[in-house]
Amino acid sequence: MERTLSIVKPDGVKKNVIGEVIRRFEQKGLRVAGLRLIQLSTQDAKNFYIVHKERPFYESLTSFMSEGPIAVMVLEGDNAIATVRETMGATNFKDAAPGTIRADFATDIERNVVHGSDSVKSADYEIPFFFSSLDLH
Ligand code: 3AN
Repeated sequence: MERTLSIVKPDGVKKNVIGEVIRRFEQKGLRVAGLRLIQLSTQDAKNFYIVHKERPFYESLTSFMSEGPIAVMVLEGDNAIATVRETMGATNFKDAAPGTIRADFATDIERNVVHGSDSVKSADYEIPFFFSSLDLH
């Protein structure tokens, strides 16, 4: 059993696909253990994406991630991290496999609808960033 953090990003919330994203994760056998709708400040987004601070897209990414509400969730199940990554598709929607969330809904490499922890180490940073143990069920 593994836990991972996923986010429906501001573009996904605007496209009204929160339910569709969750449905796809549930169909893969994952369970929602925690769920919140929140809006990050730019500083919150910078702290969340601190691993990318040297990347050229850091300012733009953190500005985008704080432009509107996001749906943040913890998903639980066997191989949850890999399952979420497969369901999301590649970072660049142009490379994303058919039927993945990004292939179906993303229109831009940055505004790519969904986030998922890329490793156990990332999940261990990202889950407590948003959820206390009392929020997880
Ligand atoms: P992923 O979300 O697939 O793990 P990362 O961790 O490499 O991808 O990048 C984090 C986020 O940064 C991506 N989801 C995307 O929003 C943005 N991003 C990644 N690469 C680029 C890029 N070349 N140009 C603009 N934004 C990018």
